[in-house]
Amino acid sequence: MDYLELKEYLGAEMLCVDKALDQAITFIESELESDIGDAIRHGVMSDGKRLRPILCTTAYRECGGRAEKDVYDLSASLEMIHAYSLMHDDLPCMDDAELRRGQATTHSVFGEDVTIRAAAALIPAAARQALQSARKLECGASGAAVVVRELLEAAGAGGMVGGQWLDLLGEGQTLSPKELDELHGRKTGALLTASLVMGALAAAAETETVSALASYGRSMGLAFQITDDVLDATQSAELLGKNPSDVDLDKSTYVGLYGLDQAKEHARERIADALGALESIDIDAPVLTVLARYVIERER
Ligand code: GRG
Repeated sequence: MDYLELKEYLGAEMLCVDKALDQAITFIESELESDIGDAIRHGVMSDGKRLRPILCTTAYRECGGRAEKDVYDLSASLEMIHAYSLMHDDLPCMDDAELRRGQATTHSVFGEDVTIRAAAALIPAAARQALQSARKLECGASGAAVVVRELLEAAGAGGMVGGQWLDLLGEGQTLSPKELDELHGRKTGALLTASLVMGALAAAAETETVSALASYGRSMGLAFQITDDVLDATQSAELLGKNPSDVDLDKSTYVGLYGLDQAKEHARERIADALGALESIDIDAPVLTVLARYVIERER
């Protein structure tokens, strides 16, 4: 697969993921008063890359999964968790951001109170979404519990929430390379890794395959974050569609730690690790192979 084919693939996948997200939000809206539903729609359906759901559907397919609609429903659960985390991350008590995905942050439009409630409503909704969809896939009802556990552990204190906590504690401090890897491995890497693992588990992949994809995810997650820091340091808020920058927030970054060129080299090395993990198993994974390179060559 070349880059042009990857772009087409990503565009087509995004449409299917968005359809599943729209259905999931319509269901939540039927259970909640309308301003919360509107805030959820604003936070979730905005213009994101949908990388986590696409990693999930791709891993599922490249591990031999055959279902169509239900895997998009499963993948939507990852975007729901991701979107809640962005809505909370942007709040005044965290990063105090005005711009996200090229539009006003959810609390700037709907207020803090509505945003906190809207984002919180997404967490159990995502768990339900993951459980209901995974049961219909190759892993069956017993495997679905393992898939959902993967999502909740990655989102929890040992993963994303814990990473965000380290991030907030680290403001104004100079973190060591090991501390920065730990922070981002949890804050960003855990959910990216879970996306791949959930796809593989849902397809009832061999244990060895699931482990290799987890290893691919951890390396790719670090490369993704290093690239985020590179973009943060080199692109405008308008182009990235978000503010404030990590430098504005006095956070340690890979660019601050290594300098621009070495940070980029570090990202390339992590992608080589990710590809090594993929090559260690016997699956045909053309999309995951190209996706790994795309992660460090993206422009936003
Ligand atoms: C209770 C301490 C505590 C935390 C709550 C807020 C929170 C949980 C977690 C925040 C985690 C967070 C903001 C991670 C950000 C990771 C990241 C690199 C986001 C950008 O991802 P992209 O580039 O964004 O995939 P798009 O917009 O394309 O989806």
